[in-house]
Amino acid sequence: MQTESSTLGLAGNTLATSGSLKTLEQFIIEREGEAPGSTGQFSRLLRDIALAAKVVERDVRKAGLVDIYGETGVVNVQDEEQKKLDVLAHEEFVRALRRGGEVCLIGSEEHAEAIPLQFDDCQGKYIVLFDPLDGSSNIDVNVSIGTIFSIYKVPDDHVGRVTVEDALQCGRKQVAAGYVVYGSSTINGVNGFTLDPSIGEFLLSHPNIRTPETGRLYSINEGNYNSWERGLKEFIKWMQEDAPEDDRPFTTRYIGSFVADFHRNLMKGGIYIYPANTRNPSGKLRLMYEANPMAFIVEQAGGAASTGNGPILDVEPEALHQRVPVYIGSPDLVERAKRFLNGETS
Ligand code: AFP
Repeated sequence: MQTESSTLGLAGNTLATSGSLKTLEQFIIEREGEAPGSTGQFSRLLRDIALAAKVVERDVRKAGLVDIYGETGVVNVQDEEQKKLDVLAHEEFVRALRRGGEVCLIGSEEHAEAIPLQFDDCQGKYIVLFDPLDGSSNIDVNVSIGTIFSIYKVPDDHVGRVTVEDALQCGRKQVAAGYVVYGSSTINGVNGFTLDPSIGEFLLSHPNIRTPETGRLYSINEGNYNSWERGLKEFIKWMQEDAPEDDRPFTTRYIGSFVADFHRNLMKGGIYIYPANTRNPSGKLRLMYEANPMAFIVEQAGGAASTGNGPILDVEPEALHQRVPVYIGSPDLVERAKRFLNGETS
């Protein structure tokens, strides 16, 4: 496996039953076998993440039946109401990663500080940053939500004595990233796996995904229109113009779960934008466990991810929960958005 640079996409609930499909585990073992000197830690880490995803998927499915909808009454580090499922998902991922022993440091949207994991010999080589349940304001209304994760290596000279600062590595240093969509959608992430509930396995359903060079979908919360900068307003206007010769107007689609909006646009072509605005000068999305993993995935699928000024993957992180403006999707549209932000008009 190209373990040091692969991108993993896991899929939620869609049926994909075929005896000939490769399971996630088979896929990982095959790829890792191709990497010289691999110890199997990375494969085990992905297996742990897949296991946690299955448990969360089960919880999401039964949320209406047991008392796990609604708020906990606690406000998280982002100043957002924590949902019970946010907390459950956070705990499931922490439990799986702690048990596995391959990870020595975790950063989660639902926890103020990075969490060091203690092991007898503390030899875990990996750091995992994640948003356990992205789009949680959609939980109570059965709209797709998901998990986003990002994997880094502990710097060689810190194995066995990791510090919380080791979580703050540039996006380009990710060794893998992925997302899981829980809900009625299939996925690609470069390699997309779909959970077959009848056997409880993720099956390789979409190998080697490439995102379209351009697209006709744009996703942005237009309720914030008045707080946008001029260039962005002009770009949105351009996408709405009647110009059949280049397939405009575009279509707007906005779910409000980054993971689901990203997934749809990756497959169909388009752009997702969460810009800086006057209320949120750095945007809303978090660099380390929302923007970076998706930027890593989209670049490997032939797409682009920018802050509006430069590649997201080149942003030097300063804090675990820092926010960043996000323009992500088909390369042609991300490039065009940047031109509009720079004052051009087409
Ligand atoms: P929640 O997890 O609080 O629902 O936030 C989701 C999110 O971070 C991202 O998944 C959405 O794309 C974005 O916020 C939606 O934000 P707006 O409600 O401001 O459009």
